[in-house]
Amino acid sequence: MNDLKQRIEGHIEALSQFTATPGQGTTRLTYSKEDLQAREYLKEKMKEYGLQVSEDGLGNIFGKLEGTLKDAPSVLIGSHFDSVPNGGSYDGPAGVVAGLEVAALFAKNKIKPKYPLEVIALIEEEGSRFGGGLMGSRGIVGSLGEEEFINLTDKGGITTVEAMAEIGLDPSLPKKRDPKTMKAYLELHIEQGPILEEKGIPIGMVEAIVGLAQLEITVEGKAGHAGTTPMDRRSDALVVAAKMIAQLPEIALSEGEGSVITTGRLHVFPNGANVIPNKVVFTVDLRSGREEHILNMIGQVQQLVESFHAFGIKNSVQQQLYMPPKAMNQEIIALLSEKCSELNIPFCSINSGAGHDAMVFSDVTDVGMLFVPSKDGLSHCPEEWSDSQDLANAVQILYEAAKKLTEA
Ligand code: HGY
Ligand code: MN
Ligand code: MN
Ligand code: MN
Repeated sequence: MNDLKQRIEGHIEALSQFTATPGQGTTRLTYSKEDLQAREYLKEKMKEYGLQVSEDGLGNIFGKLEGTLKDAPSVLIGSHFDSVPNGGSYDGPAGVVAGLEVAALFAKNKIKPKYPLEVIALIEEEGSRFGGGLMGSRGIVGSLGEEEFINLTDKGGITTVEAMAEIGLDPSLPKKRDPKTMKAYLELHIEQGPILEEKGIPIGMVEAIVGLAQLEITVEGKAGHAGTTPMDRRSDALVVAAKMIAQLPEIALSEGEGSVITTGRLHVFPNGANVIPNKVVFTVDLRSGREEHILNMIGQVQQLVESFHAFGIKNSVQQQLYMPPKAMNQEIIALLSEKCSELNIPFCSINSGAGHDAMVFSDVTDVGMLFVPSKDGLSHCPEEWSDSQDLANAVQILYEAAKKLTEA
């Protein structure tokens, strides 16, 4: 097991070097130089572990161990390898590395499966560059259409297609994958919360993943001179946006049942200290374990925005992502639980407050998800850390489950 722990630590350490903000966490935006570095590393390891490497028209990476059955559907194991700005080293890569090391155990034990095993490294789960998120998995299942994909641009106006070309990817390759080619999808992820650590339990068996929506609000006012424009003649977009944002927490609190709402990104235009802002664009990320709360909160945010159609202020709401809550597959949960028990690794049921690619794949195949504890419950920050012993436990569980799933 030590050897496995060391390999896991080596992968996480290596991948953490591929960041645009060295010393200030992991910033690895999709189709960036850092993406390319991580991509080369992952493809290299897939080849080393005897996998056939391919990339699709979105830049998702696949490492396939062929099965003995012809044209049989694959058991996929993986996660995403992009990050939030100044994020941690484990959110995403922990799951990709787990897939790699399950494949390494297949190779080491000379297992020739009936059904293929595929390690998958997904792009743009966070949505940090092109907005929304879950882009790699949504492209594979077809809920992100070709039109929508090629028209996505980053904040600098660069399109997905242009950005892909910059790192030598081919957007004309197939994107949507026939669901009949997928037998199951397993994902290991860090919990990103405090529950497992507080309970002292090394494995979380994910039952369900929270539903979420991401909105982008644009508030338009009128630019003006900060010194010469009287207070009663201003259409100050930032003052209006600030009043809107200040009212958001109450929307989640009044929905209750763990509903949450967050404004994580805000851009002010023209962003000059002595200029009255004429435009503000900010995000609203809202989540709940129950779909009706999400729909209620979207409605209330829209009403709030409309209520500010005051003097000279124009506002709009764009929905960038919508995912209802998703339950994991009970048979997969039973299989993963059985393997935990056989390996004497304690586990408990847990729901995910974070969104994951597993929720997208749950529409087209059987999906299961494991969590490992996050130190101090921290994630989406440089302090994010998980114990490689916990990760190694999870690899063992996934390996035993993958052996079963690729045999029958
Ligand atoms: O935002 C999320 O829940 C995930 O980290 N993309
Ligand atoms: Mn993640
Ligand atoms: Mn994340
Ligand atoms: Mn996720």
